[in-house]
Amino acid sequence: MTTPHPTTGRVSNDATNHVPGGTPCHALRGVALVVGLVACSGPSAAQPAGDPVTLTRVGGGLLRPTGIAHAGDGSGRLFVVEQAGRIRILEGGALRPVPFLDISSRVSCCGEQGLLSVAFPPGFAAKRHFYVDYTNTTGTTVVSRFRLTADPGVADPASEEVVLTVAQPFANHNGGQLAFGPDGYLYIGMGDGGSGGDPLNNAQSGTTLLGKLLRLDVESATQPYAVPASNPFRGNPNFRPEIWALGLRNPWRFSFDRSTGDLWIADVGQNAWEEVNVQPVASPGGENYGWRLMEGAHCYDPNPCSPTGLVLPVAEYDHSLGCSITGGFVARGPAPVRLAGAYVYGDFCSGRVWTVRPQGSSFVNELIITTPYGISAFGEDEAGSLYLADYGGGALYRFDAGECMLACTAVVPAAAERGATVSVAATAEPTSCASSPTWDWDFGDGGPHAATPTASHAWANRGTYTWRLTATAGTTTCTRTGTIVVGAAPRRTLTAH
Ligand SMILES: [Ca+2]
Repeated sequence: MTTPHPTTGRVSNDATNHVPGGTPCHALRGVALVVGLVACSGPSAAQPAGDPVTLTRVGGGLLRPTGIAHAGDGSGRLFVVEQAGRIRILEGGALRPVPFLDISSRVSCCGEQGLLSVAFPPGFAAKRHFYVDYTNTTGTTVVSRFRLTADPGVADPASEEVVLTVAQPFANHNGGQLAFGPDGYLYIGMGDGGSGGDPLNNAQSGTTLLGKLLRLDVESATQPYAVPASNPFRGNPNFRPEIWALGLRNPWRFSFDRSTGDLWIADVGQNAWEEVNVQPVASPGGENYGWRLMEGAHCYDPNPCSPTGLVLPVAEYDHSLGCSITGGFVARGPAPVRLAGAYVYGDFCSGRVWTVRPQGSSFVNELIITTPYGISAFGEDEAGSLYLADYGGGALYRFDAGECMLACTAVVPAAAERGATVSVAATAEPTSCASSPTWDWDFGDGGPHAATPTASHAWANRGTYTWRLTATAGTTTCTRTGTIVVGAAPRRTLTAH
């Protein structure tokens, strides 16, 4: 399966390269030297309560989902944005057959264009209106307000009130995230306008809304919007007043921590680095997140560059681990405990999901689960449970407490000489495990074990020995066994002089 990425246009890896989170003894990716692939234990029944993470499918039948939102109206509904221009309602585990909104005739799709998000204002239940971000048939970004019909499950497509339009010079990097901050203002993620390398230098230019995070007051009496008095560049002739932060390439997804109000921005990288940025709730705005001077924490254009005045990411990963970041949420729901208080994010191409959480004055990044999904969006429900959308598979998955899984490899030569020192090596990839693996090498000769992934051993006597590697994470183990034939040391050749 190949799937064009809504945020990069890149094509995802073959899904068969990835491992479903629910498979306890899974295939190994990218391992060239594997000896003795014999055994892999399943997850133990005695898991630490609520500790590991699994994904539970909660809905399917969606076409290219790009966004997940709740309305905050007590209804428990999830609203799923479909890229071609529809919003569907997932309610009681079922997808309502009638779309909540269908504006597909006004939307350009797909690639990185389309209907990209929906946001419900505080007090939606009484206000009965909401906002969407889409690219119209000419590729221009449109932020619009729509109203409900008498049926709270159906919006009126004829009620559209355009709040903002931003022309797009290229088809890619449209941003597209809308979210209401704890201040009640609407934040809008705008990409740099597209192409590659930000050729127009939009992200660093104060006179364009491209490559920015915008902050608008859309709920006041002023139409189509008011610029909040506290916007950082208001009154500065070199900046558009709508700008809250700059230096963004394609902030496909950002979110506010529902507990602290901190703002987390995942910015899609160019060719090398995907990044996570965090803005404390007390920030007055005006941050410059660096693009195109920097890609992640690395100079891009110019190179070398000066990072003075730039806000660098709190986490980044290179393209050996993925190709396009999809920002998520800080987990504040009841489960899984392992995610609690951490910012959860993933990659569209590799299906990996990580957390990053503050620890002292730094941030700790951790791989949580490797999924087979093209992760196009995360979302949270009213209770704070987290979800992800699988773009190609058209399904939604909820993060639940699950079971720890562990895959491991062992590299041991098939033969060795008696008394010779032999090197052995092991790797393990834990999934949803709370702790890093511990190691046990049993060399099968009654001698001492080794407790490190790489070790050395010498078999003293000739014979065939069965070795065993055991990797353990929590109560889950992964075992590899094999044999080594130990022969006589080569005869020494005596040379007469
Ligand atoms: Ca940056």
